[in-house]
Amino acid sequence: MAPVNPQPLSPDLLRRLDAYWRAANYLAVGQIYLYDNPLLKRPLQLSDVKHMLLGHWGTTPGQNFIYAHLNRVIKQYDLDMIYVSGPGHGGPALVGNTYLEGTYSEIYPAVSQDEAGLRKLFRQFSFPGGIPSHVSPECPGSIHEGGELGYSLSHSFGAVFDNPGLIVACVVGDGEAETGPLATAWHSNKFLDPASDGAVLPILHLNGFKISNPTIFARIERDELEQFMRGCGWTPIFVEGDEPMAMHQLMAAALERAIEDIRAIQARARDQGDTTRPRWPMIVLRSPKGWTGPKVVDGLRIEGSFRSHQVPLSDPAAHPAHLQLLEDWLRGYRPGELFDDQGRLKAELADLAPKGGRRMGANPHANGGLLLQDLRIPDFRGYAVDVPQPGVAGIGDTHVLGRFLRDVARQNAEQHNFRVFGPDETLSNGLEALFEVTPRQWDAATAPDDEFLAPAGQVMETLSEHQCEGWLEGYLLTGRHGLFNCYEAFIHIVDSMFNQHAKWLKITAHLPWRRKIASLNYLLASHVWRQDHNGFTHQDPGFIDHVVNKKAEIVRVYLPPDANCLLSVMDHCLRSRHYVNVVIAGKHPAPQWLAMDAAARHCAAGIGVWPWAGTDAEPDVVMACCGDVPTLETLAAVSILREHLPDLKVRVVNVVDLMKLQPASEHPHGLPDEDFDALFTRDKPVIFAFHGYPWLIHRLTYRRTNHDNIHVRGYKEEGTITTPFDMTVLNDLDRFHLVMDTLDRLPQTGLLGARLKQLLQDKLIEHKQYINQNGQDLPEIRNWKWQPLSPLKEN
Ligand SMILES: Cc1ncc(C[n+]2csc(CCOP(=O)(O)OP(=O)(O)O)c2C)c(N)n1
Repeated sequence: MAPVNPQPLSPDLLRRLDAYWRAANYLAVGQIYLYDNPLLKRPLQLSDVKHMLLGHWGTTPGQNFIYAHLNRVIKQYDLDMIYVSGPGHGGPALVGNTYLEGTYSEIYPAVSQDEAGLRKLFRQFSFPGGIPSHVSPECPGSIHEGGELGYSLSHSFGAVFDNPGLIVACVVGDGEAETGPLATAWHSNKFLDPASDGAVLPILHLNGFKISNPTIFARIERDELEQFMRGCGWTPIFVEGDEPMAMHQLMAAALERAIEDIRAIQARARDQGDTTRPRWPMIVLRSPKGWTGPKVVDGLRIEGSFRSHQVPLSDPAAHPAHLQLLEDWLRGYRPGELFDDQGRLKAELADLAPKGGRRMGANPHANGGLLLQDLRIPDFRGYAVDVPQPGVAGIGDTHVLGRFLRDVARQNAEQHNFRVFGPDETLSNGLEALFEVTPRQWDAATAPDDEFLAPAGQVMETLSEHQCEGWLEGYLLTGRHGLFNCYEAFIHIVDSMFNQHAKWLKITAHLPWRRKIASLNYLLASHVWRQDHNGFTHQDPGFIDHVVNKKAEIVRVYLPPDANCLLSVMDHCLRSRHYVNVVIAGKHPAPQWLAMDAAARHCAAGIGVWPWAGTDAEPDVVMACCGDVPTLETLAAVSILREHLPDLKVRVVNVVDLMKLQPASEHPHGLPDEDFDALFTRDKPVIFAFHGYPWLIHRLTYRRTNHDNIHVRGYKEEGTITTPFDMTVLNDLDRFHLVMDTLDRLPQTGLLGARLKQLLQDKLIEHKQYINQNGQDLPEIRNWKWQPLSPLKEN
């Protein structure tokens, strides 16, 4: 390790750097408090102060300190660096710094670099019609709002995968560090390849407090904290104190140490092929919360205490003394030394910021759509399953998809812009073909018996859904493509992360300077109906219910009934932009229904009648299905009806794109009412077999003409380890129940119908007895095959 100068800052640079920090702090206080008088050209009056004082001061001066020092090393080492703010409630820091470096005014010219612009900058913050208080999408340079704490490190790692030139400086709040996702994210360093990935520099912002509590890391011994970080594979560098000038020298030296170490690690891996896992540097910045703010207010300590978390002087109108304190606080930064008469940052300070795209607010990695290149995608038709007639046996739909994904991975290996993420389930979800072309990236030790592990690869697996999600989001936000494959039940673990990403997409879709990014694609295999090994704990189709709460312009949900449909859907998802696509598919051998051309047409429409499965006439009943298992049970039910009630006219409607069910006014995919009525009729019974919880179908269709006649079967929380067919029986989704449901709604079936119902009730008893004795389904269930009506009908 080359030694670094412990006092790297010359007196002049030290003075200017400190002034830059004061300028950022001044801007932060101005944003939180000031309505007018931005340069304090006259004594502060109550009318200069906003009525509602909103925002978070406590974290902000520390983040301003970090930002100013990062600017210095970016310039010194010509770094390609972005900033991720874990405690993103420190929005004033990032807004202020991107203003100081000039990017803010370039994107928002009205917020100009003069007095009028300063007034706007201050007024807009946390103000109706203005900007949010966090590092929101509106803030240049942000890929991480940080409103919901915990994801900063995972996002940062996602950003540097396949970005060998990039360093992400990731500020981790010491409170944030108590969250589960962040606690696990320290281990991301075991998945980082120093040769082909970039680097993350975590900066633990140890300001000691959360909202009203101390933090764990601040209240364990220093040695214990150091051992913790070392135990997680990091080399901590401590910067501790509260005296600004000393702290500037310490921070400058720490950053030089960290950058030199990162460069040395990368050089060893890149030039010498050294693959030993490095102990990457990280910084622990122990500084007072609310640093440089009021020390004591009304007899209570503020600086260095949890009381500085939000707005230290919360009501100057009611406490005239607070107005004076506020003025003293603002003037303490000596704005006259920082800004000229016009309100521009003085040139000797502006000169400290990096230039052009090296400014962290202007770095294109933080506006990933700018860098996004289309994926090379092979023609999905080339992976088609041959379906000469409906009902041919399939090997398991995701296994077919795996071959397609394998070739997507292969064709984009050179572009380094496609990865598949999952919590240890790529194999068990049926995507084994991927390992023909890429290993799993794993930078910890390996043993001879391991499979598919290598220092670099396009598959990322760690048993933390939070990491998979966070990594993928970071990867997408910086302009690449990917897929998250997960057990359906456990994707709920990231419900909240999905929420945040969907919110991000919603806002950025309407910011013209933000370019669209690739969609977040979920492949949920190992779904509720086929948890043969695991049972009840693994059965939960509720993620879809959660997803459809989000803005219709952002979310899409697909339930392809067979492999060819799955191929078509996934091709579409990988090409799409700025959506969250949820695709639910099976991995077990299952019948195939549509030949490729028909599948592509069906998926393009998203919903449609399967004429080959029903009767070619005005129906007596509509049998609708959505999901692979419900489709199978529906077709089996139709064949029972066909055999026993040959005069009954049945229409089969299959739904791939769930959003088709919503009215067109609610979702861009929604069917117009006339089209919905044409499929589902205005007055005939509809027996709807659904993959998920039944009430979702009611929720989506409640405004449709025929809603009162829609009877939905789906998962109703009955589960255990049992046979695949019994799972459907437990939830009344099986073919026998579907037929009985139909008969109940068709009194005209009379005696024939009554007899059939009796027969089916007996069948259900026989089924129970058989499985309890034999541990498998009845032969007639296991061996059931769709018998085509007429081979000539198009499928
Ligand atoms: C997941 C989550 N839980 C709770 C909160 C509410 N919250 C906002 S700030 C905060 C304390 C954060 O402390 P820290 O990360 O240390 O940030 P700092 O002290 O720098 O403000 C909490 C609990 C949140 N934003 N996200």
